[in-house]
Amino acid sequence: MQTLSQTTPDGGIGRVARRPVGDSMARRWAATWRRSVGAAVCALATGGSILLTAPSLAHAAAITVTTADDVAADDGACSLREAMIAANSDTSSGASAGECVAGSGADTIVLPAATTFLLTSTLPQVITAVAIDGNDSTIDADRTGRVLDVASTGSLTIDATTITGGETTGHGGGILNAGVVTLTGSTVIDNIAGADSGRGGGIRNSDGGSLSLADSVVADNTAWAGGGISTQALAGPATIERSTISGNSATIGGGGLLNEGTAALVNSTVSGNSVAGFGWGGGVFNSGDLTVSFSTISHNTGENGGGLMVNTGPIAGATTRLESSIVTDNVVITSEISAYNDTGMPPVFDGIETGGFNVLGSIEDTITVYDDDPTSLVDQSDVVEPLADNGGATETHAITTASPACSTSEWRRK
Ligand SMILES: [Ca+2]
Repeated sequence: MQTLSQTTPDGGIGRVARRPVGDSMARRWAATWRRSVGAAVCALATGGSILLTAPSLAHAAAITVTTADDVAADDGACSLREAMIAANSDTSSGASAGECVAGSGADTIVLPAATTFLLTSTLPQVITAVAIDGNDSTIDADRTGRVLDVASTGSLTIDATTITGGETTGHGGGILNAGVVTLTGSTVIDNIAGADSGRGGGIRNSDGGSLSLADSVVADNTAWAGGGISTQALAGPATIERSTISGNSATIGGGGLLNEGTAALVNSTVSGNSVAGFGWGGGVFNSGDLTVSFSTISHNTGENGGGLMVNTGPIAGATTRLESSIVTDNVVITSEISAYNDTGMPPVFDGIETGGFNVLGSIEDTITVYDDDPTSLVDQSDVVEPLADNGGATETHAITTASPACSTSEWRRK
């Protein structure tokens, strides 16, 4: 039986089928918002069971890693590096008993539980279909390069794995993806992309690549732009569900997420990210097509667009859509939601679309789209509590009892 107590803020509430009760706009707004973003926290304690979809890792061959040492030798043990080669090449790693078995088609590399793999260099580029069944283990590049590199022919699924310690002068400190990358129940933390022009401290979704995150965390990564994640203009979609992007930082823009392609934030949290100095988009910088639904962008820091910066040029047709989401309580000098045009022209703003039922903070004066949306509130603050473990797969922002999400009497439009 589904009840609100079985759901999580920003997490499972969107999956609870509750019809709005009552007929006033305010009540419908509150009902929609509660089942979407997480207002249930207003009324209940955390700790309910979590409704998660178990990841499916059905692959042709299982390659079991038996040593944490980063060596490639016919020594009777199967290292992670050897397993990657065995999966790519469909050959065993050596003649001795105990070496990695040969891959066969789409392979699953099985890591021992809760083990740290300290790398001596970036792992071999993924050129075929590979899954890593991490068993809560950690792959640490130890600052010798990025952790993982997925070619356009490659497909990499990562489950229950922490990716850390990556560093590159280019893009993608943790993961550089030109193929297909899927993360479930995993963490990408403390990776570094190039300080001069590197994009995607945690993950870089390059042209041709597609990216899917579910129940995952991207935290404490740094880059020139897109501290947590960047997705390039011609990349495939980046879909981020029930995940948290937090504590990442960028020099120029997009502390948490830089989207130059197509991205969707669904039931997710972007929190505590920052851009330095006069940077834009402490939480999110969007130059492409971005949909934010049932999500929270809060507690991010940036001078302009502390929560969300929308670039109105030069990409024709770039859109930003907000629906049933919170963009409040970001630390800014100007506005939490701002517009910018890097062609040097003034922002031309019909660029934010709304699906309604948003709770928003300060918005730059040029953005007037919400005048046509009577279901969204603007100039709101003190809407969410600090990022915390509220019982979901990842940390989330609980809703303050004083927030309009908990009180239908609060109603203020821009
Ligand atoms: Ca070996």
